[in-house]
Amino acid sequence: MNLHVKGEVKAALKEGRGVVALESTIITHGMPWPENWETALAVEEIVREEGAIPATIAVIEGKPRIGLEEDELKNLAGISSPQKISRQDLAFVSSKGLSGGTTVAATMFLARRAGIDIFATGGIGGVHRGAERTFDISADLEELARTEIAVFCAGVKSILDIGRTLEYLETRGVPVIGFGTDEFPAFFSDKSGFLAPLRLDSPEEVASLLKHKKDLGLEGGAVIACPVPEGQGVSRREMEKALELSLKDAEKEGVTGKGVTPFLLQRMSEHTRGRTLEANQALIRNNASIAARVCQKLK
Ligand code: PSU
Ligand code: MN
Repeated sequence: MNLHVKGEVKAALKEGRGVVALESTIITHGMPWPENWETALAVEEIVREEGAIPATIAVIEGKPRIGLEEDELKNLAGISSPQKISRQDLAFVSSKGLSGGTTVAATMFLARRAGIDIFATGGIGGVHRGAERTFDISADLEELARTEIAVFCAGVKSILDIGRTLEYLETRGVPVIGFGTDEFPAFFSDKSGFLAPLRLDSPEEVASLLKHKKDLGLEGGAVIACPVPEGQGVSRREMEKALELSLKDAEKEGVTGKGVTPFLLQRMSEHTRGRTLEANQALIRNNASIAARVCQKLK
């Protein structure tokens, strides 16, 4: 396969040192410049501080890349109209030589191809509100059902239908673990009103679950949902208010398809005067740190 693995990542995989895959739609579509670039760098640094090797995954000029150099990361963060690349787009952007950020689904797929077991992101996609009318269900969920990699996230955004997302994951047999919490987190907020189906409290316990999953021959991914650190999130009430306004904006402006998630994230940041953006930065750092710690326990 035409997969370009950065030297440092290749060496780490060969020597069995921990590697944490990182998503890039959060860079190209999830945050504005320069916060996207600053956060991408900070997240890589956090993974290193915990003793693992970061591998930010993206597609550059048609080539799937597992690990980027610092200047490549900066270029990606600064592209003016980057592609948002999910599973369905991978072959297209490759054939056209295009560049962009990979979603959770596409990052999982590429990371698995490279032999990586651990992946950190901000929030996964899920069943959208009104999916009974629109059929809008993120490809992230199907990827979790089929691709064996552990995904560390802060739960799913309340822009989604959290209850239905959890039901979907249950149907598809994906373990969903609240990390140190009974309540499933809601991305910007540590509270969703839904219980996490399972709970584990330490990196050792998560590593043990992943080892047992592998030994059992269970295919598919796992979701490790880590609440945004205390004091760095946005309250559920404030978030719901901003969301209501943002959903109205989306309807008025006729936003559909893959544009929905980036649009809502940007509008929510405007409606909360940047507080959701700050929360987003805090939670991705936290997820990367926990992922890297679990990575160290897997060896
Ligand atoms: N959630 C966020 N920020 C993001 C995304 C999700 O809080 O940037 C991105 C992720 O890359 C995720 C994708 O995989 O949106 C889901 O998009 P869709 O619903 O179109 O599948
Ligand atoms: Mn969608």
